[in-house]
Amino acid sequence: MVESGLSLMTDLEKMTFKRLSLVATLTGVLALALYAVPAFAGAAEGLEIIGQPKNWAYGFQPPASPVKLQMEEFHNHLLVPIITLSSLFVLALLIWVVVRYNRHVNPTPSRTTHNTMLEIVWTVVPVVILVLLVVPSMKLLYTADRTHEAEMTLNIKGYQWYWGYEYPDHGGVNFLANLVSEQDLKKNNDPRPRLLATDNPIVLPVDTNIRLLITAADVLHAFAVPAFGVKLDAVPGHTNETWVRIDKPGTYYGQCSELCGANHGFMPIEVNAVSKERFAQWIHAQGGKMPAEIAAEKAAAAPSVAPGAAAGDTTLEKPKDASEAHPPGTADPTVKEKEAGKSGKKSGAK
Ligand SMILES: [Cu+2]
Repeated sequence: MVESGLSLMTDLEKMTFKRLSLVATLTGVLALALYAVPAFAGAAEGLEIIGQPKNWAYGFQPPASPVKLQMEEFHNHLLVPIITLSSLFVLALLIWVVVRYNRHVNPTPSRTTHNTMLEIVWTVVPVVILVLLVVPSMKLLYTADRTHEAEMTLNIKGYQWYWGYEYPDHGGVNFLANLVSEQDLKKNNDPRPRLLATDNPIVLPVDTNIRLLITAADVLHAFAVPAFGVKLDAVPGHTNETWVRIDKPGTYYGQCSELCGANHGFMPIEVNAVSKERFAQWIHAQGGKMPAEIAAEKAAAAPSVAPGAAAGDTTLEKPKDASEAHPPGTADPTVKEKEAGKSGKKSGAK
């Protein structure tokens, strides 16, 4: 009886798995067919691959943004010394106890159970250490939270199991990015790393404050690029915000970092950071326009338009993603309220 029950379970599981893989394959093929845009492979563009895990590497990937640099300094100059000193101190105490108070050296042990002074010290010292850590830690959290001087916005949306990107300040250039299979990399002699290369890498300009607005279409995902110090949940019906300023041209990789289903491990993130000139070229090649061009067009079309609107300011517009995630009628009113509050805050901060 037990055995037949077990075999039934595995059959059921197999069926579910087969169905899941079929759905995944169909979704992938459909997405590819619908949204194929010219590829912009980093390796082909002569970009150095910087943000990538390496064999036997120790520590973090090289920091490529001010936030990641601060994170690394916080870790290397504060956390590591505190952890090292605490561990060494405890180790020294242990060794002292073992050597000085073992059965042979100290045959009649003391029966002391309390020492008020000692108890106060071993409570207060850890509290002081934690309080000391809170200050730089909160500072770092607020730095990573958002930029008040965003020069452009990238909308990011997680799907099962690929990413969608949109450039709202550049004429709405948008595309989906799927994993490039290992076979295809080999077939095309593509030097990019397996499980990380995508068919449509994100292209971003260096030395630019980029606002990242992250959401999801179906389940929880997380957008994470280690070299940028970015890891933020992608939540359906909710937009999370962070930012990045990339210091150096190159290719940077990341992955979805929230268990999101069968192909969670196969929705990588590939970013090509290029000079501002090359970014403008790329935007034009995608059929988009630079904000200055859009502003000029708007000014020419309607000279009497309000100055705020002519500047191509899209920060007050609700990201398209949010309305897609909750079509009219299905929207969760609490989410709407929250988003309204968020955009209200943003306009207040301006
Ligand atoms: Cu995911």
